[in-house]
Amino acid sequence: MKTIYYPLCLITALLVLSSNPAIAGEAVVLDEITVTAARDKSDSSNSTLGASGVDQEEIAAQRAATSDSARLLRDIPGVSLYGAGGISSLPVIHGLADDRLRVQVDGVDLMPACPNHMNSPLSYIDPTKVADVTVYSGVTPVSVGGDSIGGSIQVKSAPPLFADSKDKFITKAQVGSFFRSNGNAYGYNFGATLAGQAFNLRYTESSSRSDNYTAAQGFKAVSKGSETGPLIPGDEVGSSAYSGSTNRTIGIALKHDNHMAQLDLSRQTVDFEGFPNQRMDMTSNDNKVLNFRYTGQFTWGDLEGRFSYQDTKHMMDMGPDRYSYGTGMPMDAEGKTTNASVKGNIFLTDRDTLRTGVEYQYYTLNDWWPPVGGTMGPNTFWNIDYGQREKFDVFAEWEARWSDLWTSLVGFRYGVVNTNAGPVQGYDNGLAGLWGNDAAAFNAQNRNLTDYNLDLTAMVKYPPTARQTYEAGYARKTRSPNLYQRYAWSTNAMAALMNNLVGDGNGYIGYVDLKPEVANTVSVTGDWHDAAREQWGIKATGYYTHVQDYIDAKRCDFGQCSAGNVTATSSFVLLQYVNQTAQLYGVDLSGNLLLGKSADIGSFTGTGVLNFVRGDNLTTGDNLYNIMPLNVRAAIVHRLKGWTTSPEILVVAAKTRVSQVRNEIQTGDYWLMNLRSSYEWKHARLDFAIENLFDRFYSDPLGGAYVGQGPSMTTNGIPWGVAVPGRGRSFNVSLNLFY
Ligand SMILES: [Cu+2]
Repeated sequence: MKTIYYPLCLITALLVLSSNPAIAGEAVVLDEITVTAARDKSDSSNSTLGASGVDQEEIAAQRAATSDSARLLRDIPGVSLYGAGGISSLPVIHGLADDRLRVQVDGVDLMPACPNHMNSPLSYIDPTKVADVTVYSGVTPVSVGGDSIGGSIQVKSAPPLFADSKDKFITKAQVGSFFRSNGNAYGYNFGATLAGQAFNLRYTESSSRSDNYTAAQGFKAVSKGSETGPLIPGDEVGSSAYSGSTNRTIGIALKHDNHMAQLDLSRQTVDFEGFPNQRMDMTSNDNKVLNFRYTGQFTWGDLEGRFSYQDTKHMMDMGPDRYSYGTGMPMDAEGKTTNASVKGNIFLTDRDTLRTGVEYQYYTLNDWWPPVGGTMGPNTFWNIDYGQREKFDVFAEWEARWSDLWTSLVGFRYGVVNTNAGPVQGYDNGLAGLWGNDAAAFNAQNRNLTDYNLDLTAMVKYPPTARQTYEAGYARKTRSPNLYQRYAWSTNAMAALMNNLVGDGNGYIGYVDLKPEVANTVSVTGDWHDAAREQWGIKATGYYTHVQDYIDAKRCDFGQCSAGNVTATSSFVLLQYVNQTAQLYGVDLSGNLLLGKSADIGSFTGTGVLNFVRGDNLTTGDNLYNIMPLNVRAAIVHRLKGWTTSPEILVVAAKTRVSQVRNEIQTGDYWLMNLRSSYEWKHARLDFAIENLFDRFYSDPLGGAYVGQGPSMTTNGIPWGVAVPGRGRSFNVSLNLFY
């Protein structure tokens, strides 16, 4: 019944709306709520150099297609996505993913608390709340980087609005809903704002859910997922459903003259999220964030102070599509993160700006697996016992506008990162071969490690004429290992399989003495366009990154790992993290061309993006894992009055350069078409889309290995060699009303 109920609701709302001539007939004016505020000048982290954004139309259109905020980034040149759960894709910039990037949501460095990074930072903001996306994909200014070797991603909700005089009040409200046919996904969002000249009160809430999605054709045998459950059809992607994903935020902001204080309390709860490329599912996530921010504008510049606290309770187990062996396998994690920072934007002269700041982060993690009996009892298995990662950074950067033409930026960042973890135990240390020996070996090691990390950036921007701009830069960037890379300790196959950050189906074992990764990147960008940027534009970026101590993996050949594990070429394997040397390089191309424009037929614009990237392990000669093959996305956008319509084609080459050490799966080439259309009224927006119009079958090159059903607790109980397929055709509709 629910399947029918939701689309009916949407359609009824639409009919009511369109029968109201006062609303339906009005000229199209983008409502303030949907329009991003001008770049917030008080945010000292913003730099003119190296940034690209997602335009508002694109954010609005993507909201209809996804409940996964990372997918809002998909059109940015150089960006691709690791597949994960339905709301948890991991962004990749120029081949570097996950915590190799600095990802901030509303200015907070949110931390995952999970041996699979299921609760990634962008899973904590719903796309309906995203108002602004900024990506630093090339060389990143030190003010927005740190503890990362790739780019930076800043996702923000709308800034608070204030009335422009004492006796005025602003009230705003919005409500929206969506339905997507593939997976029967639906959800809602609403928000309300009350603001005066000195205060702003806001509440927002959103929720979404989806069944398993289906591929365009069968890709595996029809079989039972769990021991006693129903057969799962050959085209259904097991463990891809999610439910009860709800985000709530209450915020208050106070403003006096040039000072603003803002406090947001938010909570995300998820009842269930399946992971087709992991060996267990998320059965609960409860994330609470307190985010306080002060900004002030002074004659000498801007000042920003921030404090945030994040508490995450995360639970995993075998979902309904997997064998439970009668006991399941509960795994719990709790992370707590404190972030504090002070930053200044100091206008030294008309020419020179100095950005400087200090940042502090203290993250603790407990990851424990309650006993279930047999050899997995009688005690709790401690995967990470009181893991700690404490970080202190200081940075300064100087931006100078030498003339209308030349801008330069140089900066340094110095960071101290300390990690530690307490002694561990297995389910039963008395079973020495299974648990006791590994635990004893780990507990005998010094686990208290301190890294001293230095980042440097130098960039220059030169627009010789109004029709071209060139940017070039160099950066040295450093990232210390995360707690799982250093402290996951068990060589037991079942335990190692549960520690996997990349969705390749393999098991991972940490290495305590891992060193920080140090990347040296050069990047050059050329941007050619007509003077008004209305007719045409082409942008090209070339980059090369050399990574010293890149954290890759080697086959496990000790502890419980077998000799066969070292030589296997077509099965899942156990791996240990290791520092090696790597390089990544590539080119991004993007362009747009106004094809035609008239008052009667509207405007037609062609857009295109091409991404090429390679990643090599220079120590072993292997390819790096999950490197997106050559891909092109092209669209024609038609705009006429309130209508925007866009057919889009995506062409992706086969992935044949694969990581041999991981037995990474090759994927074939494919093309897809999507069709999108939207109509905007003053107080409403309707989106309609057909994704994968021709219902083409494909395997997402970065979707990982399919281990979403059956006996996923055993290394090769599930057939190796099946990639997680992409979504078959889906009809999507969403409606948003603004007041
Ligand atoms: Cu998890």
